[in-house]
Amino acid sequence: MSKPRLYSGMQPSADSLQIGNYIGALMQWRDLQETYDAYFSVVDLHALTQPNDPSELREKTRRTAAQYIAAGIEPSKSTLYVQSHVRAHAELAWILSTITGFGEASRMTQFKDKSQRYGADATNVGLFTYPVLMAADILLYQTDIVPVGDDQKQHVELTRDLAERFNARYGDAFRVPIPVIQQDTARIYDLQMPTAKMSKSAESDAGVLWLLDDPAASAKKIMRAVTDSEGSVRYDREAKPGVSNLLVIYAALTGRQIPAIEDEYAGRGYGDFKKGLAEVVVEEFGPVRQRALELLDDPAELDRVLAANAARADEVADATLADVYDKMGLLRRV
Ligand code: AQP
Repeated sequence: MSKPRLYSGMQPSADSLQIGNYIGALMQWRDLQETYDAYFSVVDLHALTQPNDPSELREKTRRTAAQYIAAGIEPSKSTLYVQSHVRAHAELAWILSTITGFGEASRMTQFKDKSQRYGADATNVGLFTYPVLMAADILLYQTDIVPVGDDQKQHVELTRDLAERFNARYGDAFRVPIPVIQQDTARIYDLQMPTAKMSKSAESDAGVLWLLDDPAASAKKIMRAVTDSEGSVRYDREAKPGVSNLLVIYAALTGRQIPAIEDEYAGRGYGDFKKGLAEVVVEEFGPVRQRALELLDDPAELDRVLAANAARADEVADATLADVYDKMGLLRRV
């Protein structure tokens, strides 16, 4: 029996991924690729909804792909490709936009938040149709599951609605995917503002642990992470968000349970705990960073791997798109 399909992706919105992307997504993807026929995309078309310098976007795209591979996504096992290399994404997005209600798209909370934050003049139509492109990404591959953070749940719900609507109106063309929502314990917060999600586009760099940071810089950021005045290493997300965040990072990277780590550091103060965590982080990311930098040293080979994977993705995506065009009555080119 063939494996069930999985789709997920990240935006190439920075030179490096951050530790939240690693713990919240890449570590899970690495495990899931064993049991799923997985499609992992670098969603560069989505990244165009923000202002970008063209040569920087190219570099960020390669860097994101290199970090996927360095973190353990195997291009021979999973289909790891760049979204814009597979033309069917943009084409299916157009098709789906014609069955998406204006009101329905207007209700997406991410669009409401971002457009409010940027103001009307800096809000482009691409930001509005972002969830429709995301639906196209997922539906092209007849995806069974989509692992996402809870902030993306509404977009996967829209994807399901669009798949069901299309299937009912024109005949079955899409599998209806299921979102698999990331556990709260896999959510990483900013080291300086431990109630805000760690993010690639954070305003300040001090609270973000970058995968490609030099190890000494990561250790320094951990030693300076915000804690509290209590002095005991104890998990309490409400009262002690800083320490709790560090405990979650520690547990995720070592595979240990939080109570065991609390016991180890009982009565030892935050200095020792932070030093211990810095060692864990450096040990985990040292080899990932080194591998990513090696891959980036040979961009031609990386581009070749991405092209071969895009060709694999094309096969599945083109078949879905051809079926959709037929069902909608578009005249086939002979
Ligand atoms: N802090 C986080 N904790 C756990 N998981 C996280 N992810 C992101 N931040 C954390 C997960 O990483 C993937 C990245 O998806 P994305 O690049 O499309 O955008 P995002 O979720 O908005 O991530 P960032 O880093 O905050 O990027 P920017 O700043 O560009 O918006 C997703 O699976 C996400 O859940």
